[in-house]
Amino acid sequence: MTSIASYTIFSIEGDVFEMTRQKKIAVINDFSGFGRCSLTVSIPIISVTGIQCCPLPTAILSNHTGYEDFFFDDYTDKMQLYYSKWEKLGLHFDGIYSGFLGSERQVEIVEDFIKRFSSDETIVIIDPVMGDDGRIYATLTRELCRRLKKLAAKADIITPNITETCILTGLPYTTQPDAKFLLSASEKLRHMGSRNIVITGINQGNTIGNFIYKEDGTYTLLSTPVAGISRAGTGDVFSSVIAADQVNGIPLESSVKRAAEFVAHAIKLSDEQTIPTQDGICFEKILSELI
Ligand code: PXL
Repeated sequence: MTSIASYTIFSIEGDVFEMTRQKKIAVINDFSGFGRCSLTVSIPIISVTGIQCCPLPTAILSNHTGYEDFFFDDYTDKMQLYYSKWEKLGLHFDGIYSGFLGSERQVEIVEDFIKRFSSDETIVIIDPVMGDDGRIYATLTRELCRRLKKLAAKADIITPNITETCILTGLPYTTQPDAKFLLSASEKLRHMGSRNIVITGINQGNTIGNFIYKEDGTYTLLSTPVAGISRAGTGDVFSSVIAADQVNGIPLESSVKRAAEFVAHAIKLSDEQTIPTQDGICFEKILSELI
């Protein structure tokens, strides 16, 4: 479990040196300057695990859309110009992680990015951000939904919540999914192509469940006591931990447990400090728990 990959180079004299190369994850998501979500959580979380986080912004916002007002600058037309320079630098990534995508064009760009910057060893983590609490986000058209399904099918790991699981599989939304629902949904998602599935944020009364279904057909439901009220950006924190841990070679079950406990601890701290829920979770002081 390390974020340093070893590789061998040859000097011009023919001597062989063992060198180390720091692992890198490209994160494709928006940059929201306030509200602790998307890139502003992925950058510190991935960095603290020893991996270099390389952001590819989809949009720049003053603050996330959960606030009444925000500045929004779409970055779609600039994304390919931006990563063409990465291509010139010969970059390749150990992990590629994408979050909220606002248009069909952005899905196409992520697909193109994966083709250009991955190898057989690259782990692709797709968080199919489409909705929450049984409601579909307003930006999600029928065609965008179809494209996101196709993208999720190409992932090594997907991290949908229950709402997103229902959108992806066509199963009817339920607030308290049982084991039969989780298994049948996961089998559908696996059949569609996603290799490993983590269904997140399952409401179980006093606990929150995360259901892991792996490519070998084994599955586990991990439960964590409810730590406090639900807050913005927790999905991004959770998926960032999973992305970093998978690139660091941590088993999926241990990683989901780490992510859930980290989120729960940060929610507790945020409630204690009476941080407004839209400001997200204050994880800064406990980042070292992820080292
Ligand atoms: O995943 C949370 C998130 C990310 N990015 C933007 C958002 C939100 C939640 O509202 O508005 C722009």
